[in-house]
Amino acid sequence: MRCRIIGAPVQEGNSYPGCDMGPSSLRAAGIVSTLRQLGHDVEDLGVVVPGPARPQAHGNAAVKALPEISAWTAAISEAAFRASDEAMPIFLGGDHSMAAGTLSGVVQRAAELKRPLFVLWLDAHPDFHTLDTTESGNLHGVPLAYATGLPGFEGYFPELAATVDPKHVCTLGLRSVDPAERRALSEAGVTVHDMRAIDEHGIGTLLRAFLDRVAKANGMLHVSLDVDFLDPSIAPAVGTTVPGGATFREAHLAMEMLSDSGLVTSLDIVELNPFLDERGRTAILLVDLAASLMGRRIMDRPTRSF
Ligand code: 4U7
Ligand code: MN
Ligand code: MN
Ligand code: MN
Repeated sequence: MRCRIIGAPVQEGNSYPGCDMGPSSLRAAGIVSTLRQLGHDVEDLGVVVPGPARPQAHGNAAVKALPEISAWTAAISEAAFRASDEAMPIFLGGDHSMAAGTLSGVVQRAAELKRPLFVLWLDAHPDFHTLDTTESGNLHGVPLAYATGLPGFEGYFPELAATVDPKHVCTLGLRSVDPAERRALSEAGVTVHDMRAIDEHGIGTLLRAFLDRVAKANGMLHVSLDVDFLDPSIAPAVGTTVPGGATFREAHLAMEMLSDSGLVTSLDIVELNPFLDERGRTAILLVDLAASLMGRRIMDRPTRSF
């Protein structure tokens, strides 16, 4: 497969400095050579550089770094649209606010190809706040709401060329959902699988049902992997740790099934904060997960499991 690696060293969307080192840490952990060893044609496009931030205030006084995130979103969106031309872009974060840009770029690509875009959101949080509902004001909590066209971003974030249909979004791994997000998710019709659903049904069953839908619709599939999807005991390098996350094998199984499906057309690896890592273990785990998603197998399988 042809892949393009793009760094998006955004950190203004969260409150812990260090996410700007995420792309470097993933490169040091071998993301490029690992994907090449798997036989992929990998082009490393370096990092996105945002344009100037224009001063902007919002009625919700909690909102932080709006001019910066707005500038990042415009630059990342343009890079994502270009990189998704006949290749699979892999975006290295950066905090999750970067997904405002990656989603808006890849959904524009999908619209041009006249294919529906589906989104698998692997995260402890749904990131479904609007500029009006966020209480922390940290804009890594809003990208999914923006990309699905929820109101309130007009005039603050770049105008969307196309929106993601919230009914094509599946969140997996949730365990920290704010009241405003809970209401918005159910009104919008997002498929929500919290950690309890994973415990009860198993991650494989939940994911297979979603992948079946994507395949039937001939959809494109964007995967957004937030480090805090994983349990903090195996992935400590993240500001927003929440106990009770996905295990090592749950995460790998999800990646292996995604790989078998052949449906994934773009990927975000976000929220890695190398300043909080322990001897690079989180970065290494993320590279191994990316490898599973891109075809690494424990054993060859006689039949496709999907
Ligand atoms: B992440 C939060 F209040 N919802 O709005 C908020 F719990 O990209 C967390 O998923 C947002 O890590 C987490 O600040 C954003 C909080
Ligand atoms: Mn997130
Ligand atoms: Mn999160
Ligand atoms: Mn986080």
